[in-house]
Amino acid sequence: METVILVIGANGQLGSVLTESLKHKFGNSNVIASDLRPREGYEGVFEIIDATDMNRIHDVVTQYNVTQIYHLAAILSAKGEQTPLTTWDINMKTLFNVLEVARHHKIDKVFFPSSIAVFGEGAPLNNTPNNAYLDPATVYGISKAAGENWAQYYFMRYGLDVRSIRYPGVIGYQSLPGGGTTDYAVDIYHKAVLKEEFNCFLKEDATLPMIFMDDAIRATLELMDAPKEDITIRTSYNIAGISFSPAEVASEIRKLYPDFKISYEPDFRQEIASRWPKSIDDSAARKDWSWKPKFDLESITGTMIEKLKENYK
Ligand code: AKB
Repeated sequence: METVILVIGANGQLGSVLTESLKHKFGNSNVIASDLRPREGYEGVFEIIDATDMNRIHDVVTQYNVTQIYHLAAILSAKGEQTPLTTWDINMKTLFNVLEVARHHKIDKVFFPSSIAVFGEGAPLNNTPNNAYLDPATVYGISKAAGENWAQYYFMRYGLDVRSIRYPGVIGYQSLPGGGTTDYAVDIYHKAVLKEEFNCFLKEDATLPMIFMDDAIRATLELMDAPKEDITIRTSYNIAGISFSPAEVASEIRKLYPDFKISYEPDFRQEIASRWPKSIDDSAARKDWSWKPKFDLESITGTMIEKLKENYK
């Protein structure tokens, strides 16, 4: 049977780029992009889906004979703290809807993104292992930790092939993040290219795990391509790219823009960041599906600045 993919949350930071890679790999007509609102200028098949509505997901899956679902819609760590109960409801309801539709339609594979936000004070800060204790301190992190366990439950109970990655902060030039604690690491490059000062909401030494968009997309496709029997973790895989602090990225930017200025005004997001890992042990992903990042801080900075300069021309 032909692979037909439904992407839920296709307008988001990761979704918008992943959708393009999936179209490249599977063909435009085999990828159904969906989100709450249409995307202007989108080339391909697009459906409006509010993923809190299970019937709507069911209808689209039926209409297109969907065989795989990538469920990327969620409210992230910083935004989620403004309305904790609504965030829990949305993040969980949308996941349950996807899992239930997938089970009923015997969907081949489901992708569910998790996050470093599942970790809290009970996990080692450095080289955090895959099976570290999970005591997340944000509602987003709690919903992802619960979601991972539900993913594993659907695999064990119903044999549904759900696969998941715990993303670090994702840095890309193609799209903007929305409502996360790691968003600063994208915004800082926009300010640099615009030759504006950057006011950072984290402390200068707030080191966090990050990954370049190209690596994040490749990791997702590699995990989804891996033979089923190689997937030994059915909650979610740690993946690492690189780790850096705001001060370190600023000094890398200064190699290209010597006058670049950064100031620090830590807010509630610093509290969130202080409980997240500084670096991640991704040995399980390396072993099971040969994961290996390609981009370091220097190559991320060079690419971000080169591409954003073109965008702002
Ligand atoms: C966030 O900051 O909330 C996200 C994440 C690390 O999951 N970017």
